[in-house]
Amino acid sequence: MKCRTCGSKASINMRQHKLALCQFHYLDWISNQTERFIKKYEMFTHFEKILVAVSGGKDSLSLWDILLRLGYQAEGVYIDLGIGGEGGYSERSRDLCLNFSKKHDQKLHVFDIKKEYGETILQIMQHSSRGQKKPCSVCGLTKRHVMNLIVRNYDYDVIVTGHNLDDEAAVLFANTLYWEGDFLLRQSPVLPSGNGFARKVKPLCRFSEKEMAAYALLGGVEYIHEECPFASGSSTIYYKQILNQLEHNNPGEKLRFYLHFLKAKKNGLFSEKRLDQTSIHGCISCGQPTSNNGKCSFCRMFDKQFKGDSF
Ligand code: Q46
Ligand code: ZN
Ligand code: ZN
Repeated sequence: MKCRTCGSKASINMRQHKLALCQFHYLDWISNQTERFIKKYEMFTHFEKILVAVSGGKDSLSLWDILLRLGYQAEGVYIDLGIGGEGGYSERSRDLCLNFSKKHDQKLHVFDIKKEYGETILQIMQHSSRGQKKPCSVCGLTKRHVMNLIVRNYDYDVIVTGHNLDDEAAVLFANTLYWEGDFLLRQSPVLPSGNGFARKVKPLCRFSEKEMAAYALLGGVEYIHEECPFASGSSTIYYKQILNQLEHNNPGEKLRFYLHFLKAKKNGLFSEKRLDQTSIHGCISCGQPTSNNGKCSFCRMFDKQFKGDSF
């Protein structure tokens, strides 16, 4: 297999895009595509201050790498959840983020939950009503709160997260399975700022997990290979497996599922206004329900032809 751009030996073959590329041109392709998505979805500009939420995983660290490669003013935040104690998951993830920030000479805010709030998220979970077995709900809420806090305190314009296509498609799948209208309405590559919340964007939303793993590997991005210990057994992982089966049988299916959703939303599929029942009343002519003042549309239509109903 040869690189489509330069003809040398390809390092990666993407069946879904019918595209094979060498190491150099793959890294280039991912960066150029990211720039295209940033512009297409109007995520941010080169004049804005960007805060990248890094977890130590391949997606967020690769994202930071790509943004720096593209010349954006991107600094990082790592939220230390205190998972695994000394030498455990959180510490190892934090060290990888710190290494990255030093290597690229970029600022990393390290926010230690235990230091700031006196307890790790596991301890907070124990006396919270948000799930007694898994800290994920406490964790999600805490991360959102802290990211917003850092954005406000340090005057960033936007929070950038490393959610990839597999993450987005799995959320979309779950929301579709249960017809979560409000969640479907909100799911987007860009969540605009409002009500005191900062703008949040996902520049990697069109790259698959595999594509991002390949970027990290070929780009020399060092990341933590293990997942958070609380991720196992989640329904998200199960949905990702189902979507991977679809993808395996039909390359490109995952991306189509996501992109067709974005298109349907853009065309207004989920934005139909709920009919306000209070504005419905009886037509003064026929008594049938109408939202018009006075006569209903039917009666108005026939008014022009004859004087009224003969029944
Ligand atoms: S929510 Fe749950 Fe994740 Fe927090 S506790 Fe781990 S698995 S890190 S995205
Ligand atoms: Zn090449
Ligand atoms: Zn508060």
